[in-house]
This record gives sequence, C-alpha cells and structure tokens, in this order.
Amino acid sequence: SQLLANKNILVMGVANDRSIAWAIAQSLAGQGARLAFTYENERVEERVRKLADTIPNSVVLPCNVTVDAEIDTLAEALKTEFGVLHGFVHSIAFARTEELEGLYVDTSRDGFALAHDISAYSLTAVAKRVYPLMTEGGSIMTMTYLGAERAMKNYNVMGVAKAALEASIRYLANDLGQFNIRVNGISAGPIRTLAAKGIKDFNSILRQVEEKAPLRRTTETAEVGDTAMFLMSHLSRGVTGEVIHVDNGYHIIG
Ligand code: 0WD
Repeated sequence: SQLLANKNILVMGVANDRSIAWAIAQSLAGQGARLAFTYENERVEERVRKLADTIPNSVVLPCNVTVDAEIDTLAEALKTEFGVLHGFVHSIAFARTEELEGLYVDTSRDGFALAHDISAYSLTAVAKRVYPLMTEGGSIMTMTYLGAERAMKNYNVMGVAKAALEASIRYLANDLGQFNIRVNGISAGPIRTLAAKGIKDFNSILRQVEEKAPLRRTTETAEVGDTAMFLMSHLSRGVTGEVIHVDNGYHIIG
C-alpha cells in the first residue's frame, strides 16, 4: 500500500525539472500523495504547469513568497481545493549573485535582508498561514545546506540565512508540536540546479565531495526526494525539529 495515500501536500520551489522540489514531488506522487505546486511569477508558470501536468490530480497556484497577500491567497485556494492539508515542502532560496562571491564582510544591508526574506522568513510566513489547514496533524520540511553550520567559500550571506532557517525549524517545531505538526529540514549535498548556478566554483565543490565524502559520490535529487517522502510520511512520526543530512556523509569529515 502507498505511504501517502489521501495526503494533500503543498510543494513550493519547482523551477524546472532539475529542481530538488521536482524530485521531491516525484517521490511523494509515487506514494500516492495529491500535490499542489506553486510558481513565483508568470515567467515560470508555463514550465511549472507542464511538469505538474505529468502528475495526476495535482494543482498549480501562484505565490511569490515576498508578498504576504499572495501567501494569504494561496492558503485560501488550498482550503478550497483540499480542505485539509497534510504536508508542506519548502524548497525556496535566493541571494543576489554578487553576494555569493568574495568576502561575506562586504554583504550589503538590502542584500542581507533580501536573502533572509526569501530564504528564511518565507518558511515561517507560509507555515503561519497553512498550519491551520493541518487539522489532522502534518509535516513541514525545508531545504538547507552545510554552509549554515560552517563558513564555506562563496556561500556567504546564504549560509547566514540558512542558519536562520535551521533555527526557524526548531522554533516552529516547538510551536506546532501541540497540533501534531512536525517541522524538519534536509541538509543536502551540492547538486547542480538553477540555484547552484549562482555559486562560484561549483565544479570544484562537486569534485571535493566525490573525493572526500564517505560514500565517494555527489548527492542526487532522488536521494533527497526519498528522504523527503520519509519526512512527509507516518514513518517519521517521532521526528521533529531535526535536520537530516542527505549528503553521502560529507558533513562528518574534517
Ligand atoms: O546544491 C544545491 N542545489 C542545494 C540546494 C544544496 C542544499 C540545499 N539547497 C536548497 C536551496 O538553497 C533551496 O532552498 O534547496 C532548495 C531548492 O534549491 P534548488 O532546487 O537547488 O534550486 P532551484 O531549482 O533554482 O529552486 C529554487 C527556487 C527558485 O528558482 P529560481 O532559480 O527561479 O530562483 O526557489 C523559488 C524559485 O522557484 N523561489 C521563489 N519562489 C517563490 N517566491 C522565490 C520567491 N520570491 N524566489 C525563489
């Protein structure tokens, strides 16, 4: 039987077929979940709709997470469409490319604010509006990176935003546990996606992982997708406030 039969799950952050959110969607749909996808703006709408069309029963809704009114509208649409929500997958981040190279100390005030708004606050902003729909309990998860724990070359302000995101996981888990809603994160190894294009010297990062990670290979999106499926399912019912590394073990080496 399917682990996510009759579960309604919101998936935010599909930009194209290489997006981590897309691999997560595949794993969730494979276990029978019904999915709602969002797109940031009209520029990506068509692409997201084409992908969503390949998943039966899914719906596609607009939402730019920097606009509160759009998140309000999203929550209303989910209520109409689904009634009850069981899961929310947050796979969204952004920082200006000029803040993702050189020295962290040079980060601008508005670059810092923008990175934190989209990459960290958006989890809380959406959770705030969708947790009331999780009347049968629920599971919320987000995507993070080792740069939250360590100072890593070029990751800069995004690392600081991911640290805020990881702290948000713990505070949200503590708030929402009373409603049987769990909140967790996956810390993925580097994967070549649209977002990774913004990181300087990404190839050398991948090479390092291949050489040094205990499993001697880079992370594939399907590996993240399957862990996300576990987090959305009953199998992880005792896990909350946690960050699981899906990085072929890279984080344990010095
Ligand atoms: O190596 C990697 N790729 C890793 C990514 C390693 C560890 C973690 N992550 C994280 C990212 O930081 C992010 O939180 O995984 C998450 C997903 O990233 P991804 O799949 O690597 O990248 P991508 O396919 O670009 O998806 C991120 C999407 C955006 O894509 P673009 O490239 O168009 O910015 O986040 C969405 C958008 O779809 N997004 C927004 N959605 C709504 N409102 C907004 C916004 N304002 N800004 C970005």
